[in-house]
Amino acid sequence: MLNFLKKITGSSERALTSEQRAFWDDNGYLILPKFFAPETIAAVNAEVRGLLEHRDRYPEVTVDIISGELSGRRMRIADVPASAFSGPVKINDLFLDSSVIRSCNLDARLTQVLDELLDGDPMVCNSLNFLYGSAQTAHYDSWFMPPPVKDKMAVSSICLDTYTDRNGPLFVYPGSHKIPPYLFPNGSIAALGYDLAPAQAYVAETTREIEPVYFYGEPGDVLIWHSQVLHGGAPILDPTQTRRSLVTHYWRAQDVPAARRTRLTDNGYVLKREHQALH
Ligand SMILES: O=C(O)CCC(=O)C(=O)O
Repeated sequence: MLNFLKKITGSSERALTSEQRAFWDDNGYLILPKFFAPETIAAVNAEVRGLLEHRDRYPEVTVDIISGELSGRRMRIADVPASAFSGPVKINDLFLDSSVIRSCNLDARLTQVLDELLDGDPMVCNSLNFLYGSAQTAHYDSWFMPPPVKDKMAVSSICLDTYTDRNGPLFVYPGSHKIPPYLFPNGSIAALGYDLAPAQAYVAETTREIEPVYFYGEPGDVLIWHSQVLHGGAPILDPTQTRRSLVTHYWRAQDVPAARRTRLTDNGYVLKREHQALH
């Protein structure tokens, strides 16, 4: 309601302070400490635990396996060997099946913040639940899921565990969103199956002077990054330590046709889509 009133009255009440906005503009990321209550985090962790205990109830959910002999595979959750869940995996798009996950993705305060950062209503286009660190090398998300309008994508990582040097914390390269993006051979910022090596060489060259910032978040903290911010997951030093997180990519609702989105809250939308195809 507040958001709706803000829109029609043009009220100057903002979700972000001018310092937060200036930090975002300069650095391309923002940390919101203690954003979610412990009960909300406990509910998300219980939801994921329940999913893992009853995988057959979620026949469409897919999992990307990040390490071990099945590394690189995307499988239906019920087909994944149980042992794979003791290592890095990405559980894709629980927002399609779980109201607990959706209510975090579209939390009213969070969507208000995203609305201000994106300059328009946010729309969930995917969600990823990690159980351990992602161990992903530095990358730009726009390589893999470019937004319909350049720069109009933001990504939230909700901490569901304490992030330490041991469990492969998330890192970001401050200000890297200001670097002109690498263009793949077809002139696009999207990798579209092209060899990533030249893009990675460009990244190494253009970020040589930037020190990455490691995010040592606590459960309930949120880190939001800009679609053009270089980031990744540090190597996992202790493979027994979980680093659970809920990562969500948002485009702007206004950038996709009305038929492709569903409005679920005052200013929060989800993209109408199916679960990922297997590969
Ligand atoms: O949390 C992490 O380790 C990074 C996740 C990430 O890079 C992504 O989802 O794009």
